[in-house]
Amino acid sequence: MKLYGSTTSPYVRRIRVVLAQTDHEFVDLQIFSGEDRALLASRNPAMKVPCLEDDGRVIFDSRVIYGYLSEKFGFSPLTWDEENMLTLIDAANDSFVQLLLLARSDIDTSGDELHFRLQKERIEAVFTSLEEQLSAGLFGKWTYPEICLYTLIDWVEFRELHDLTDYPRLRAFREKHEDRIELTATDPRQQTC
Ligand SMILES: N[C@@H](CCC(=O)N[C@@H](CS)C(=O)NCC(=O)O)C(=O)O
Repeated sequence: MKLYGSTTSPYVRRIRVVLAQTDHEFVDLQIFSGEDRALLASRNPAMKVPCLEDDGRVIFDSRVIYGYLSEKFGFSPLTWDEENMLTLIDAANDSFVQLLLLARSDIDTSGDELHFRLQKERIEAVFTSLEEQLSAGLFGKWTYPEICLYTLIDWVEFRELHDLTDYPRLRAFREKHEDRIELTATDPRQQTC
């Protein structure tokens, strides 16, 4: 099994955490240029990471990869509430990726233009909902939804994408889990390659 990704992507990190106890090769790509981009394009025409190569097929998208691994290894199926949690986490994560790519394209996203406003509103609405869910005792295990929440929040802090002062439970959730071995082993701050 071969996982194509980057050490900083929160979507890739989820799958690395899921595969922490499973023999696999991690291919660390610089996805935006050069030979690595060509390699990525040859594996995934959507040109996004992660993608997983296994048994002669390539699976795209972290959520689909998780479904594939779930079937392969017989994980418990996600509940519909957990699927909704993932949809919210992905929505905020995608909005952050959009804003980051715009910033890297030297576009000032600090204004109130429609596209920027939609991303910012989505992020606040999702964070508010996640904060409420934590307050209600959800995200209390260490399964796929918690892994995805952790990799989002930790990436937001690592990239300094958002001030989390108004979301104390999100910060506490990150602190509660930060010493897990599979998280320290995949910490984007510690990666040397
Ligand atoms: N829905 C996808 C999102 C993956 C994604 O957006 N990955 C980013 C890296 S964090 C990427 O590859 N971006 C490249 C691009 O947008 O061109 C998943 O869950 O795998």
